Amino acid sequence: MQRRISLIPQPQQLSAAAGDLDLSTLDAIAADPELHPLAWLLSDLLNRGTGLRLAVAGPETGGRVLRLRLEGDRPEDLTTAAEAYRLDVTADGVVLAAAHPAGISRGIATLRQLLPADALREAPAADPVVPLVAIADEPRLRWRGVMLDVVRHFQPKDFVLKMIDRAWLHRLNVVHLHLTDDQGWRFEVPSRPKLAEIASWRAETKIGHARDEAAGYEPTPHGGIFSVPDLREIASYARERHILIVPEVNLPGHARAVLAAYPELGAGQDKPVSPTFGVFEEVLEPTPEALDFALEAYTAVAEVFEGPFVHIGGDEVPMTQWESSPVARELMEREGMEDVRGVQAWFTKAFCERLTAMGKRVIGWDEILDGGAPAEAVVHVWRNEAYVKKAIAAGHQVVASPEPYAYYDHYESDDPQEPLRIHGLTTVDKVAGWDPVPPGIDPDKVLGIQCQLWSEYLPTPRDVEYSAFPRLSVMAEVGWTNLDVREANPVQDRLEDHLERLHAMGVDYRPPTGPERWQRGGSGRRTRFNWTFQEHEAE
Ligand code: TNX
Repeated sequence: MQRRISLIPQPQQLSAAAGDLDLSTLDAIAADPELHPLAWLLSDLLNRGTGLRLAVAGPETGGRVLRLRLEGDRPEDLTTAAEAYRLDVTADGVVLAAAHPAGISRGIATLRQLLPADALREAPAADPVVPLVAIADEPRLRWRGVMLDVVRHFQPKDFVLKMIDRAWLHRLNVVHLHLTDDQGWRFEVPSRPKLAEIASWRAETKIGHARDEAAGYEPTPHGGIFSVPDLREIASYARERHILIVPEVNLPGHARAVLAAYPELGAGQDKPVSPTFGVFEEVLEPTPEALDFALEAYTAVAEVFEGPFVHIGGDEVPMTQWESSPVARELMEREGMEDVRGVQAWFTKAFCERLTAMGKRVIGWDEILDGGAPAEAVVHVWRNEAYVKKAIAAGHQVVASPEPYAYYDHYESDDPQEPLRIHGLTTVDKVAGWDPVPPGIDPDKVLGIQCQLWSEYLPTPRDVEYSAFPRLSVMAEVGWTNLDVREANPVQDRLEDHLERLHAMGVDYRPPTGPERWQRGGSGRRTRFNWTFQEHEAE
């Protein structure tokens, strides 16, 4: 019996014929030499979930094969054309063709979803059977990402790899790693050993919500740091799947962990790595030493992650310390700055110059607009969609992560049993209704969209999974699929089938009917806390 075809994201064009193809009747995976790494990856995945063993052979191999083929002129990286693919499954075999290996990688993700859900398990659990289809597909947006916050709660490396794999299955192409913040520093910089010794852990962690002061602190140390080999492994795991890692080193604010290790880079305070969450006053002083430190940190990530982007952070930088700092005042006088926000712009400009000299492009949170940022910097909009317009008007390209649609550390429903989250309400239906490039916005300027998994209140991988899925699945479709195709095929109709995939992969997703009993907040430390959050004003 033929299974229903139910893919997320919905491909742009899909036509199905009656019947199935049993991949075990094929002789090999025939692939251009350049595609052999992807071909072996596919072979391995098919083997794990179905037991099938298909060897990889050269492109000249004829007969009944699963063919991976490059065709046409090679598009530039990070274009929608680079991720376009055609996938034809007929009674005679499979042809997956694209102009760029990235397109082949996206087509493999679709092929995996055409298999029975149980084929996504780690040991043979399903027959390798796929329906006969013809798919022609290309993403709507160039950048479709997910951010993991490995700072507020450390996420072990194997979970980061799993999330890269899940991003891949959803045809996302960016995984942004938020690596530094007030609560910790999470990657090794060999020239700065105190980052590992001091900044990588905190002595205690806030119990409950940061605004619930009465709840106190849990005196169990929390921490973790990725070594250089860990980072290299993450980089090559992502590269194999044609997923871009965007590493973020968040400066000059959110700097409590750095300053705990190297207090001389700040205004001299001696506070520990922060045990709680929020926005803190501590910032880097605008000195040559602070710039040297930043340069070492940016060089360390830029060397490991060879992709074009480095994220400089730049969000929520309070001006209070600079307002009373003689060093900042002296800089302002020297540079003729009238507004103290110029100090942040001074950092942004210096980071941009140094990263550009390393051949990188800078992306930073929308606050980098406040004091002015070089036009080549990409603005990562988080506050609300008004900043998309503001950034574009200032000449920037944009990645859009507006809180109301893209912050999956927000509550998923108003059920009092939802587990502790920061605030907000972002339902699956809300995400499904998101048009990231509404009329009036120049689509060329919108690189893409991204969801955020801030982990203040997501202490374990299971909490991250509950928050991410299925909202991330729906967001993947918002970024990939054209609006008319989405309207003709509401994603909600495909979610149930998709949840079977997530289940087969062992993801602790949130069921559409609400949290399972073990996922609920209960009446203890994870109970829902209602903090009425002031939405950011449109500028
Ligand atoms: C704002 S988004 C932040 C983060 C928090 C997040 C919680 C951004 C650039 N800054 O530091 O984790 O809200 O939702």
